[in-house]
Amino acid sequence: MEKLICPSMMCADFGFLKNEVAELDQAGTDIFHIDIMDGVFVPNYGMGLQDFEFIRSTTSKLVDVHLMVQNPADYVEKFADMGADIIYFHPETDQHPARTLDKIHAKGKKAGIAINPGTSIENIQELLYLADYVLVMTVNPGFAGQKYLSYVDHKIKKLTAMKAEYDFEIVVDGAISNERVETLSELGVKGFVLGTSALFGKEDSYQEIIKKLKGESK
Ligand code: S6P
Ligand code: MG
Repeated sequence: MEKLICPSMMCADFGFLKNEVAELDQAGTDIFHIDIMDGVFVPNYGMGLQDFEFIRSTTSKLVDVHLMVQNPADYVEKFADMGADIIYFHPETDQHPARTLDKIHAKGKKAGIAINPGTSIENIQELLYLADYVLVMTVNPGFAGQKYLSYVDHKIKKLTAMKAEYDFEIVVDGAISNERVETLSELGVKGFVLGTSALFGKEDSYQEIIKKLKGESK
């Protein structure tokens, strides 16, 4: 099954951001993943608007924004106008998540819901009719470099059985290693947000890593 490789840019080397984006772009990145945090929904700050703008301006690949903020609807227009292709938000942060999904679509963008490890499918099921992507968090949101939460595997399996009926694709985010890309891809997961576990700070080049992950070389 085709795999979408989505580097988590908050794990990049910011001293060389331009080179990082260029190398990742050439190496076969499908979607650049930009984490935005407000210090309220999650106890951390991720990337800033300037980072988003810079990355957007230096690549023609798709760019997504993962909003880990309260009241995400307030920021949909801003990120859509800045050129985000996919906007993810956490339904827990929004009084009217269905309306926010519509708002994203009205701006001509793809809409995604991000679901925390502790959030059940039953809590967001109707939203699946409206979402193009479901970003399944396999760590609690807010930080890179955490441990994979295996109990989420059960939810991923359930979601893969629902994706045809509801018409969405699954992307996983959090401690995704090379081995997990393989096993989750076999289950039917389409996209992989990659941070410190599989992509950044390794000896192999981005080119080598992404080629291997896509099964284009041994
Ligand atoms: C975490 C954020 C993620 C991380 C990514 C890091 O809240 O949404 O996108 O940056 O998961 O990957 P890793 O391999 O360091 O856990
Ligand atoms: Mg993320």
